[in-house]
Amino acid sequence: MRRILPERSIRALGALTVALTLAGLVTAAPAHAAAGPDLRVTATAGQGRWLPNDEIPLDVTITNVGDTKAEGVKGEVWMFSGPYFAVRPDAWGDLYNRGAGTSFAPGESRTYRLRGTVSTLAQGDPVFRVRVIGSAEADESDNDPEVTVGLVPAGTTDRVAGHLYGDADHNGLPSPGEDLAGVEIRLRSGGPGVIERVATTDGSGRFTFDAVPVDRYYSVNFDSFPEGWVNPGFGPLRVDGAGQHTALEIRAGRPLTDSLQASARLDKPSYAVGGIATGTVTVTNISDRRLTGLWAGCDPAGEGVHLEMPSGQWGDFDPAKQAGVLAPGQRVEFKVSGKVPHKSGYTGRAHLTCYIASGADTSGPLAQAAGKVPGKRVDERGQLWTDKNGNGRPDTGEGVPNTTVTLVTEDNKLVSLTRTDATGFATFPQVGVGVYRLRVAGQWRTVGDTTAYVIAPPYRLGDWYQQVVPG
Ligand SMILES: [Ca+2]
Ligand SMILES: [Ca+2]
Ligand SMILES: [Ca+2]
Repeated sequence: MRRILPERSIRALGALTVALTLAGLVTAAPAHAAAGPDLRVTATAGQGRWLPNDEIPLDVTITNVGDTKAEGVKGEVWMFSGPYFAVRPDAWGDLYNRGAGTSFAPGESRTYRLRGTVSTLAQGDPVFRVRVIGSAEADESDNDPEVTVGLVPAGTTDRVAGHLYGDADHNGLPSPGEDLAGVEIRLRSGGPGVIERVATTDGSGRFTFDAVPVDRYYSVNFDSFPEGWVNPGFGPLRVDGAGQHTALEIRAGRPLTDSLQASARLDKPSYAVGGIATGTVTVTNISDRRLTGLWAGCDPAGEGVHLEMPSGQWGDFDPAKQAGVLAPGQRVEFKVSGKVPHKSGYTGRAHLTCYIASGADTSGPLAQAAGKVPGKRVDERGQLWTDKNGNGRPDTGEGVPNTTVTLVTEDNKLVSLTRTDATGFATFPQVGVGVYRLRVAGQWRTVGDTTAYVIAPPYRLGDWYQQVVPG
């Protein structure tokens, strides 16, 4: 990338040298205005404890001290030593060296905030020149200032330490008796070359990680969090050798289910697809403190079988507001309506499912209710099997033949009855979609969950398999 000075510039430089020599100022910085466009460039890297992948700011100020407009002005970075200082191409803006370049009128000055990154600390500090130049530059001597970016020295380590407490009295501070002992804390760096450290809190809830290698991103996870507390989900932490994480206070709270109860019911036992269902959701503060920031989040799983509820039915408990308040012992009731979704016609069920949360704390109770959506009928086929070889799954020859199987409602009313064939398979013909239970007659006893979800195609999951053991 060597450039040859145009003849006009050499002449200009020669005249300048003569002028300065006459004035006795040959070693001083020239404060002149050369004939033609003459950009003067300064560059300053931001100070900081820079780590690999940090976006390091680099301010480049460009002033046209010449008497002519500078055109086709572009910038680039020339490396001298250390790791490559990568400037994102789009950070250059109109200075991008594969674009058309920009222009500066005489006297015009602009500052560009570039951002660069390095990928390693192992090669010392990056040293480079930022070169900004246009066509017909009168004096190139002040167009490429040298910059050194100060990185955190390779091999730097840091201490990460703190205290973990369970805020039983809800005052947001560690109080006597709130130390959480024996909790495993896992620090994990970003990649590449992931560093992982594990520590356990001592009898007073304290933990220490010594000599942690610097990294801009350590996740903090608690593996063996004690029963009854909400995992606090702390971090991530930047560890850069400044010792800023040596007195962490990590608060764990009780789950909201300790303080709130919620329930839901629907106005009818069954609905048609597209019909409107109205639910009543009741939320009660069963604690002895005022609860704030409350809200209700419905259809949490997005499975398409939950009532489609227009927003604006929850007042202060609206998810967009999160401003619900309940005094100790206070109960609030919401009437909410929603449309029975299309998919409910295939599953036989419409659900109202809402969790109650407080701000970012989603450990509250679920309010759930379901209504029937009768309609489609399907042949419901499956197999009764017994695990002869003990491998936990049905194999050839493990079907239970010639046995009566019944399908009953959740309140135990007979819906359908069938008999298994020689391979243990049986079909309940033309059963209405919905949720049922399987029962087995005779000398067999069912194992595990006997719930049968009768779902119409295309959502049908496949045949049912019911394990039994000799009763
Ligand atoms: Ca210049
Ligand atoms: Ca406390
Ligand atoms: Ca088996």
